[in-house]
Order: sequence, then C-alpha cells, then structure tokens
Amino acid sequence: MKRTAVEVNFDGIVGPTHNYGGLSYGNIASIRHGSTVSNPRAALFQGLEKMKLLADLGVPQAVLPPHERPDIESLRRLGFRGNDSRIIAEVHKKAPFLLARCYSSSAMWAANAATVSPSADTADTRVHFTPANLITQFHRCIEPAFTGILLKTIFSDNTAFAHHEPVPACIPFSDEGAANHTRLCNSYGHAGIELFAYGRRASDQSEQGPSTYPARHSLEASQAIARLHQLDPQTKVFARQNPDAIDAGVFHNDVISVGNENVFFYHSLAFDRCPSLMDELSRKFSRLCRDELVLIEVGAQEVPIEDAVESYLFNSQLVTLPDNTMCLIAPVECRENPRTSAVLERVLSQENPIQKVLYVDVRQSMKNGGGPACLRLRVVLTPEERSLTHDGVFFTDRLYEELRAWGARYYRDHLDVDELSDPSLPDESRAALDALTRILKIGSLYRFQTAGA
Ligand code: SUG
Repeated sequence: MKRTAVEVNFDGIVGPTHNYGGLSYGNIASIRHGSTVSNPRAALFQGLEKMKLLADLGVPQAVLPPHERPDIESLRRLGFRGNDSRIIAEVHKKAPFLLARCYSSSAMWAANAATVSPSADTADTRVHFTPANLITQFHRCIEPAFTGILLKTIFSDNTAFAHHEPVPACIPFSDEGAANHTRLCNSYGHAGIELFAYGRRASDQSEQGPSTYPARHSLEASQAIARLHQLDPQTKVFARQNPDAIDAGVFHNDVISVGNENVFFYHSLAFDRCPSLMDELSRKFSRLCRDELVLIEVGAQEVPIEDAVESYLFNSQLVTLPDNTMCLIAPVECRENPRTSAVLERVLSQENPIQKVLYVDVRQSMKNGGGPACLRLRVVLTPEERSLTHDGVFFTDRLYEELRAWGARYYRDHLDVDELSDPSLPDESRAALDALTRILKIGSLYRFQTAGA
C-alpha cells in the first residue's frame, strides 16, 4: 500500500509567443479576445506566481516547458519550403490564418496534455501516461508529438512509468486529456475512482449532441485510455457532459466540475443525468475507498451556468494542504462575481474538507479560456516514483527566481497578432527555449537543438 504518495501539479510554462488568435470555437473567452494584444511576460509571471503560491503552501509543484513555436515542421508538412524566415513570410502572404495557429502557446494548458493514471490504479502498478490527440483544432493537434517526448524525458524510467501513443487521431477517438478526467480517492496513494467525461459517443450517433459548439471528447477515446492504463472495471466511471452546458461554453469538463481526494465540487447541470451519476460515484467510492464521497453541488439558481463559465469557478484547483484540509485556488474573477463569491462563502461555512479559498490572477490565460486548473497536469507519485522523475523540473524558490529573470530577459511585454510575421520572432523564441533547457537541466529537447546533430 503506497500511503505516502503525493499529487504533483505540473504547470505548463507560458510560452514566449503567447497571443490571442481567437482560435477556439466554443471557448467563449478565446473568441471574445481574438486579435487583442497579449503580454507574454505578464502571462509567464502570473503562472509563476500561482506556482509559487502553491509551493509556499506546501503543495508539490513542478513545471512543463513550452513547445517550440512557431511550429515550422507543421508548416513544412503543409507544403511550405525554404528557410524559416521565408516560410513565415510565405505563410503571412498566402495563408495568414496559419500564423497564430503555428505560434500558439496553447500547450501551457497542461490539463490537456495527457491523461495520467497513478500506479495505485493500474494493474501493472506503473504510472500510465497517454498524450491527448487534441484533434478538434489545428493549433492544438500539433501538440501531442512533443508532449510525448517531454513526458518520456521527465518520466524516463520504464519500470515505474508507462508511456502510450495518443489514441488514433480521428473524430471517433477525439481526446482532450485530463481536462475531462477526475480521480477520486481517500488518499492519493490508494486506489481511486477514475471519472471520464465525454461529449460525444462515436458508436451512437443518434444521441442528441450540442447544437452550437463542438463536443470535443469522445467516449471511445476514454474507453481506450482506460484499457491502455489497465484500470479495474470497478473503478472507472464514464459520464456524458450535458450538451446544453457545452453550448453554454463548457468546452471541457474542468470548466464545470473539480474533484480532489474525497471531494467532488460540481454544477448541477454539468452532466447528463447528474443525480444518477452522483449515486454511481458515491456507491463505487464507498465500496472501493471505504469512505463517504463528499458531494458539493452548486445549482443553477445559485450560479447560472453563464456565470460559472465567465468566472471559471469550477476551474479552481482543489488541493490538499499538509494539514490535510483542502484549499480552493480560484481565479480572481470568482471574487468579483457576486454569485460565485457567495457560493464560495457558503462552501466555507459548511461542514466539508474545504477550509480555505485563495485567489490568483491568471488573467492573461483566462482571456484565452484557461483558468488555474487548465494550467496544470496532476501526477500522483510515490516517493520512489518522485525520485525517478527528472529533478530539474521541480519548483523551488531558486527555480522561481531563475524563471523570473529568464522571462524578464527573453519575453516581450506586448504581442499583437499582426506582429507574428516579424522575422526576428522565431529566433527570439528559440533563444528563450534554449536558455530554458539549461535552467531545467533537461538536455537538448527541442528539434532546433537536435537537428543536424
Ligand atoms: O483548448 N484555448 C484553449 C484553452 C484550454 C483550457 N483548458 C482546460 N479547460 N483544461 C482551448 O480552447 C485559445 C487559443 C487562442 O485563441 O489563441 C485556446 O486554445
């Protein structure tokens, strides 16, 4: 029994070309802020402040480096030729819609990077990783290959870690990763219930889906991942997202529910047949965990779904503190919205493990539809697994200072989508990433570092 396991939040470091391309149909904030001016340096610093807050609270924290952008390789696959500056100039002239896409820093939303099952849940007692294929949008479907490289580099020991290929990159298996995956347990190192949320079922097209926005995640992708991860059938639950919620802007389930250990905090309209799902979760949880699941429901009268989407209430991180109480790390927007701040007061006043709410300003990310929970991938590790993980990515005061100095040196404080054709931007971005690999002591990670080697 692996009692002393901890959950580590691996936060995506915001990339140097963070911009507002207006790329994500169905993600209301992304569309609303399309073509506004971003501040990559502020975005990086906001992410670092969130990580520092968690680390200072005693919550294990680590980082995932950004992906190389612009993604010149994808542009070559699309037929552009020549050196990098020629390719960028051609794209700007002939297919300008591709510029923001190949420059997107969307890998910062690490909750979409992969689905991860801890060793306590898997038949071979290894930690299993499957990078998400993210096929719904071009700017995200270019992420999985590098995500796989990154995870294999950080978690390289194959006696402790199992890495799978993304599930096939096609609509029936569309996968958005841990944003649609919640683990419930009574202690991280014990077996838990893995809840997979999906928007679409490829094998039953008669089911009425959302009418306006895409359902990004399929049941069949989650079923495949549960098989790959060798999960016990008794411990997995598949739940359909409410199609009306998707139409209201809930493009990922982590926009409308969050769970941690024995607590599940959710909106009453999050799922199709929500009451029977809660019964199933409670039943399976008490059977497996010999404990009671604490369900904290927020009704539509208390917080209309539009307010939940606007404030990202449920995209708060729910974390366990060293004293075993829980804390919600909520976006500042929740304090500004009278309905969500009232709900948080209610949650704090009631008997449940959540004893504290702390607010973080991640507005640069929020403008693209990414709140605190989107920015992190949760990985439960036993002490032994932790010792086998690349040490350079773990967050310390020193790493915090180094990353701040790095950002101050390499990041712009202003980036307009029109500036993405700037011929100096690719080199600038690579110089930043090159320096970062040295800070993280992670070796040559990027294609530009290994090409021709
Ligand atoms: O996939 N936004 C991301 C936000 C992802 C949020 N993640 C979670 N909920 N876990 C998306 O929609 C916007 C990019 C732009 O418009 O430039 C974007 O990709």
